[in-house]
Amino acid sequence: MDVYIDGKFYPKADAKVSVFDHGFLYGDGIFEGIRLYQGCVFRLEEHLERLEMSAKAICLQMPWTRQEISDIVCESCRRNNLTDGYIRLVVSRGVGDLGLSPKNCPKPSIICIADTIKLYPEEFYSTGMRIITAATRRISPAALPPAIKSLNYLNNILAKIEAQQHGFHECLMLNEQGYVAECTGDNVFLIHKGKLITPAPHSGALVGITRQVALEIAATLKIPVVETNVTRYDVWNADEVFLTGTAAEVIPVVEVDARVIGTGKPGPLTAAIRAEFRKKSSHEGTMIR
Ligand code: PXG
Repeated sequence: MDVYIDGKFYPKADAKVSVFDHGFLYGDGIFEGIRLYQGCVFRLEEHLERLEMSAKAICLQMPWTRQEISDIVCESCRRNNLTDGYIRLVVSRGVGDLGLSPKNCPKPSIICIADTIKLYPEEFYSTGMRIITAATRRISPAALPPAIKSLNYLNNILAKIEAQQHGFHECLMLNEQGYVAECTGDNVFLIHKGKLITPAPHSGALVGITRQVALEIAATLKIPVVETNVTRYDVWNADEVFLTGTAAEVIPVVEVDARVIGTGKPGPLTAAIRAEFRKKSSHEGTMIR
């Protein structure tokens, strides 16, 4: 596997960055996780737009055009002979002196890893996942806007560790007010009395690309959508729960905090949305050749 770093491809073993890169020293940088399905990059424009918005939010001026970044992504896939895979696009503040100031980092770095993805076990999709609520709260938007897909993932990692310590793979994270924000790497959706309910963007979640796709699918399927404050009580009493993310796609949840969701089996609307997602992800996208 060859990895793209600042204009050149390197074999995996030689794909290295400086220990003085502020992405490494301070988590000062941003990224995107993108999927390649059947030779097409899914929702590439949306990912590149979000990358630009993250860059703007952290005052990082990217010297590359959107087209140049798009070409880097596609070339990385071609170079590694991928037809299906996972693309990790990273932009770091670049090499600088010790000290927080980004001012001594003259040149941001861009890295693109195009690899295969290890999917969740298939039974998660057929029988559903069990999750819990983490005690670790999602970081306040006043401290670090969760809409920024930054290289600071410790907040989410601490919650993930909590989930794993209790024998679970994923967990709900609440915002400062105690409303549901998201999971550690996925957005959250409920079905209640035929409506699709999800935390509003200002609840303190990353505005997921897959979340947006799920909302589009709901519109196509004529499922009414409500973006609002969501409590744990709402989640426990939902008819169906599912999570969305680039890695997870659309994954059913059948138990939350030891409360069985609905029938305890993945629900019909989740299945319908998941089927539409599969259709979309295999028919849409930016061709790499
Ligand atoms: N919330 C958080 C905190 C995320 O990190 C999502 C929601 C879902 O967003 P998208 O745009 O993917 O629908 C994410 C996405 C990884 C990895 O390498 C993480 C994500 C996506 C892909 C890979 O762990 N997080």
